[in-house]
Amino acid sequence: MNGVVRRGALIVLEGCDRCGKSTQARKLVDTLVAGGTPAELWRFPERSSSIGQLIGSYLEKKSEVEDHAIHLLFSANRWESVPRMRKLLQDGTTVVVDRYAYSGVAFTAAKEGFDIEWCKQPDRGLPEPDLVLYLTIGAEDAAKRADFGGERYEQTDFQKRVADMYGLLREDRWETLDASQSIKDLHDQIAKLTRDIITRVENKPINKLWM
Ligand code: NYM
Ligand code: MG
Repeated sequence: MNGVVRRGALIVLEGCDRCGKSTQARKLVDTLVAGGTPAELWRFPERSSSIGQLIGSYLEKKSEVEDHAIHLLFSANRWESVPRMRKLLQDGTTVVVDRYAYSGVAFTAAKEGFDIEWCKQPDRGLPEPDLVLYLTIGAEDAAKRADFGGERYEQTDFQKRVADMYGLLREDRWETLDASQSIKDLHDQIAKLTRDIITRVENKPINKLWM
């Protein structure tokens, strides 16, 4: 014991609506914690803050917000969590996040009149994920899963455009995983990738996204 704290990893799950991200994120944290690795489950949007409540009301179609403005609110909702996220990571906790800046870009860029570079700008400098697990599922399959269609954006044609945008965002740290396989098989794959990354980054600094 030399008193050096190994930092935790920042693991992000991304994908279209109803691809199983939330289930996998929860299972991943449960497995990590059960194995003695400190881990916390996060999600964006984080709907409980004041900004998060504005976002929640927009997603539930209870209010209208101009497209650029809502994009900036989604980003602000991440930035307001950064101090807490950095502290957790530095103290050795692995943070598993259900959606991050990639959702921000993919969902806004899927709208008319937005380009990817504009969309990325507000999130530049966020803590950079160590691993992005991109879950893919056909839009028609996703639509068959429970609850689809309740919130804004949950329409098959829009989700297809979102998937195209995700395709343009792919980076070296991405792992693309087939979400139509069984929950357990997918979980096993995710848990292995995550354990490898945790050891690989424990002595590395936390970089800044897209900088
Ligand atoms: N979403 C999520 C965005 O449009 N921009 C963002 O920055 C984020 C994080 O919100 N359809 C969209 C994607 C989802 C919706 O997410 C709510 P969830 O995971 O269903 O709570
Ligand atoms: Mg949703």
